[in-house]
Amino acid sequence: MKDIAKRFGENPLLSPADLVPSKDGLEITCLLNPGTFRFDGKTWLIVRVAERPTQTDGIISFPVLDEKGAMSIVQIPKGDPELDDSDARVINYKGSDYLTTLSHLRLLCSDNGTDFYEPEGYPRLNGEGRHETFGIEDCRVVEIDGTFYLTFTSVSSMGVGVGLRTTKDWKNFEKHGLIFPAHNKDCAIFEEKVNGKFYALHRPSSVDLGGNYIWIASSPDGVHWGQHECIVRTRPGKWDSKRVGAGAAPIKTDKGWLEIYHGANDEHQYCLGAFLLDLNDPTKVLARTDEAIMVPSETYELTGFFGHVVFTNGHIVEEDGDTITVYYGAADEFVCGARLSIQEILSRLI
Ligand code: MAN
Repeated sequence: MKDIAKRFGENPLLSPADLVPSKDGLEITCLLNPGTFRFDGKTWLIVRVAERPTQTDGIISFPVLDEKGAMSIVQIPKGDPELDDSDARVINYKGSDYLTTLSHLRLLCSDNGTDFYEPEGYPRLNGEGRHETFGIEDCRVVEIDGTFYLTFTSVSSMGVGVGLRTTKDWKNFEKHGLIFPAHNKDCAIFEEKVNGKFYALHRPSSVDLGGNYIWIASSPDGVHWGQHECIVRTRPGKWDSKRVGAGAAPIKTDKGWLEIYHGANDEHQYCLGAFLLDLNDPTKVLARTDEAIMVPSETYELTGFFGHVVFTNGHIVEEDGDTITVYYGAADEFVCGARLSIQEILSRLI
């Protein structure tokens, strides 16, 4: 497969050791999947910080929140016949699912798009309430008419859904609860309204009939969504055979809305591809890349908390109008950067 991403020489841009854990007794296990936006003349990342206690022999331990936000640590003996820990990310114990880390979101900013630091005076975003007791993850950010819309994965024992918070200044946030209930994730709101309506890509999952497909919905206000249509499915035998999910907001081009998405195969290899939606009716898919445009290949993409993963939910379209700087999670552990050309991606669509 030909990969057309030009990775930053500085990769990984951020590793777990670069930030301080949120609490004594926790370590940052993964720093991944940043949403991206421009604000105050700077490039910002809202990064997923996944934490757990330092692991000791024979025990799996991880934090959970209660509905009021208080943290406690769950401990499960390894080797217990009622434990299924075959996936590093999510385990099942005595019939219940848990995440092995608890994620919150943190703001970082940069003057050059490469060196990021945590600025003072901006809050961390934590899971709040009964739908976020296992944390919040993988935030997409879009600015519409001066308001930033944050769509992220809200996780609890009830399942995985999409939460929405809005802000104008990144210091005060309004909570809008779950906009897509479980099971749903990978929600990217379009950066402008189409024919007066908000549009969003989202990814409900159905295990018994259907699959992990990308859907589109519209909304009068960005909070209440309907008119759902399934637009992009997995493709048997290809790099996106098992699951597909939207990246960040689609990019407006003269050919249509260009969406970079992730696809995983049965071996849990996560690659990036693209598809194109009609400018006036985004429920119409005009074209899709046959092959992946980015494939995990560097050591930091192959080896980490969960290897063979490149996953993006944030990008910046640069001033030349062609270069996209993609920020992405590598091996579910590091934050990296790469550049792609819009024209080159368009030329790969069939
Ligand atoms: C999957 C992975 C994990 C994530 C959970 C919940 O298992 O993407 O990284 O924590 O879903 O969203």
